[in-house]
Amino acid sequence: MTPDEILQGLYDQTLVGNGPAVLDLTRAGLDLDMGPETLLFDALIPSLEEVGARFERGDFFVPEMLIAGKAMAGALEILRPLLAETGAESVGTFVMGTVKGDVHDIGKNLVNIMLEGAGFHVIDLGVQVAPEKFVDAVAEHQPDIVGFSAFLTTTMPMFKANLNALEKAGLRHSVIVMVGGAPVTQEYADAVGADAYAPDASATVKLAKSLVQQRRAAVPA
Ligand code: B1M
Repeated sequence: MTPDEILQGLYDQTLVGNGPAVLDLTRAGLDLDMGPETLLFDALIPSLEEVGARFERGDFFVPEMLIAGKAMAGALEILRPLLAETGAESVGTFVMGTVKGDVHDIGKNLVNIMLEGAGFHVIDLGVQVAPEKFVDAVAEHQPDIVGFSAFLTTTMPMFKANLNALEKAGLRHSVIVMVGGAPVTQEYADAVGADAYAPDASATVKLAKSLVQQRRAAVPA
C-alpha cells in the first residue's frame, strides 16, 4: 500500500466506523514510517469533521457518530506513545476535564497527549466533570493550569459555573484557567473570564508553555 492509499483508507474506514480496519491501517502507516501527526491531521481528524458535517445534514445519526468516534479513539491509543514520546522534562501540571453534561473526549484526549509530549504532567478528570470535582482537583494537585473542554453549545455555560466554583473556594487566582473545544471562541472565553483559549491541541501546548513561563517569571517558586 502507498502512503496515499493508507491516508485514503484511514479516512474512509473512520467515516464508516470500521475499528479493526482503522487499527490495521494505522499500524500499516507507521510501518511505512508515516509520522503519527500525518495519520492524525491528514486522515483521522478530517474524517471526523466529515462525520460531523454528515450529522448536521441529517445523513448520519448518533450511532454512526459513535462508531466513527470509537474507531478514531482506537487509532489514538496506538499513536499515543509516539505523540507523547519526547522525553522532555516536566514543564508544569495541567488538570483537564470535559465539563458536566458533555461526554465528548476525543479532542480532550488528544490535547492531553500533546501536553504530555511537551512535558506537562496531566491529570485527566475524564468527562462530565462537575464544578466541585474541578475544585477538589485544583485544591489537591495545585496545578499551574486547569483546562475545561466543552464540545456542545449547551455545555459551554459550564465554564462560568466552574469559574464561579473556583472563585467561591478561594482558588480562582491560584491557577490559570484555559478553555477549549469545537464551539468555543476567544470571544466566549473572554466573556466568561477565562485566562486563555486555544483552538486546537498544538496551539494549547504552545500557549500553556508560555503561560506557565510567564507565571513563573512573575511569581518565583
Ligand atoms: Co457529538 N457533536 N454529540 N458525539 N460529535 C459534535 C461535537 C457536533 C459538532 C456534531 C455536529 O452537529 N456537527 C455537535 C455539537 C453541536 C454544537 O453544540 N455546536 C454534536 C452533538 C449535537 C452531539 C449530541 C447532542 C447528539 C445527540 O445526542 N443528539 C450528543 C451529545 C452527548 C453529550 O455530550 N451529552 C453527541 C454525542 C456524540 C458521541 C458520543 C456519539 C461521539 C463522542 C465520542 C467521544 O468523544 N468519545 C460524538 C462525536 C464523535 C462527534 C463529532 C463527530 C466528532 C468530535 C471529535 O472527536 N472531533 C463532532 C463533530 C465535529 O467535531 N466536527 C460532534 C475530533 C477532535 C480531535 O476535535 O473535539 O474539536 P475536537 O477537539 C479539538 C479542539 O476542540 C481542541 O483541541 C482538540 C484537538 O485538536 N480542544 C481544546 C478540545 N478541548 C480543548 C481544551 C483546551 C484547548 C483546546 O483547553 C482546555
